[in-house]
Amino acid sequence: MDQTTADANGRVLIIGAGFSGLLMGIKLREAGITDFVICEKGDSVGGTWRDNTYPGVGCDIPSQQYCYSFALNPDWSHRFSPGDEIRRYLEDVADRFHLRSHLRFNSPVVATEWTGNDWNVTLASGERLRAAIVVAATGVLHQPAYPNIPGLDQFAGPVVHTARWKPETPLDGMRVGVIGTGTSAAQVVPAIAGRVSHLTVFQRTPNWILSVANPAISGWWRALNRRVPLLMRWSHALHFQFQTRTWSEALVGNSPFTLWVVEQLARSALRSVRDPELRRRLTPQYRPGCKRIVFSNRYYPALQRPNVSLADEAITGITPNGVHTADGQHHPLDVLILATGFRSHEYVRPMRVTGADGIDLDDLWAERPIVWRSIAVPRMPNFFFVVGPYSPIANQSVVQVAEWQVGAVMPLIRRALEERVAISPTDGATAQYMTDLLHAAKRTVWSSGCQSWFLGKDGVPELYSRSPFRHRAELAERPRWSDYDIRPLTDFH
Ligand code: N01
Repeated sequence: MDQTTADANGRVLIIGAGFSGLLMGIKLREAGITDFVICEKGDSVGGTWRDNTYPGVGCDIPSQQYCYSFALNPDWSHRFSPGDEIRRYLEDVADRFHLRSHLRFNSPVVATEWTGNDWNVTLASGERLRAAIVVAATGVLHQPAYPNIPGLDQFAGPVVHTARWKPETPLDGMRVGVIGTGTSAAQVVPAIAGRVSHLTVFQRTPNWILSVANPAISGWWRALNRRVPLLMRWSHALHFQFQTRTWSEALVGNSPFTLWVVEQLARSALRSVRDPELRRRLTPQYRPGCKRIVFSNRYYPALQRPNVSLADEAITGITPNGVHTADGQHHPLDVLILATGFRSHEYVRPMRVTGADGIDLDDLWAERPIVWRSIAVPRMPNFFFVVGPYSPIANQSVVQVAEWQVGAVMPLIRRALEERVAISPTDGATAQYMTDLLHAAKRTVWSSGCQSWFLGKDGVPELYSRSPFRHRAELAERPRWSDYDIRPLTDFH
């Protein structure tokens, strides 16, 4: 099918209705740009918080940091919000900021091609849309990674990935295996340990864990925040300053003392594991922060339950009724949960992006993603990212990062629309930016010797490798137009 639907077109087309895409829509409306459409592959807003519904799912960033700074929420139930509460927050935001009429659900974008004047966008249905500007707000953790283990397809019982949870998955009284020990596993394991007859946790690499409690927020405090919103604003600002000056700086190599404190706290949490042999098997052999730290005061207690066992020998194969490990053991199971993470380096892919002179984003990024300040790519005119590659998402609230980046994208969109021009960063400015970033990456804890989803295929972290304060400052600058290639358009949509 090749049809162009005029009424569905928008001058700006946003891909994704998670935190970043909704934010982009809000800021466009604020600027008086109402001719935009948000194409969402799913059937509702929420992004990762719509997709991740496994038992125990929640945020490990404090609630008051995990919402828009202009829409602070006095009603969070806990210090760290449950996943469904965040999804409902985003539904509410979509209503409050009048985004409903812009949303197109079940509309995955499969390709977008620069015509020389605008973008020709193809949806999975075959429908074509035209847009002057495309904003990719597709997120980083949206494509589940399935392990390549011999026999996985032979398993007779239910196999479910945490990011594609099926509510009907049987758990009560079942023998359940969880593969993986990252944040998702550390949330699902304590949530189901009391329901299953036996739980086997398959660990390939132990994680550093910080024991963090998640108390409920009292009714009177919520009422006070509702009456005095200034309290929330202070709390948001103070927390941001504290977290960025300590934790965020530590991970990029600017605060060795904080890292030392984190290591002492993680070792202290580990000491709560009573059995010395189990403790030894749970002790990571790399620096805390190299892989993403897990925040939980429930994971170690769950692992010490009599009906839970840790299997830390390599998985050699899966049979119809269990998992074989390298020590020759067969672990009998009824249900298998894959907490094996995401293909975090896909970004907009498998969508095909074809820029100026027919250049393919995949070719441009053959070695590694190349971006200008995480928001734009050379030779991709009027194509912008929110939370693109090399964003500071390992040491900063992604919501905060999205706000800074949308703030930087807005002047580019405004100029492109007002002056009818195509804007992309120059090769030179981008190359200089990337060189600085990759050089700084060597100092970060993420490069200190471990495997993680932060690392690109060349082993370099695809994260902003300097202080998040610097990222914020770079993005807050007025655009230096000499860093951009700006071309007049003849036939502007
Ligand atoms: O995924 P992960 P996740 N055989 O990649 C193991 C965010 N998040 O979904 O470490 C055996 O961290 C793998 O082993 P190894 C958060 O940013 C946020 O848990 O590679 N094991 C690892 O243990 C987080 O960092 C929230 O050796 C295999 C695990 O699977 C990110 O999502 C909540 C394997 C994957 O861990 C990803 O977390 C949840 C195999 N073949 C998640 N393949 C919030 O609260 C993989 N593994 C905001």
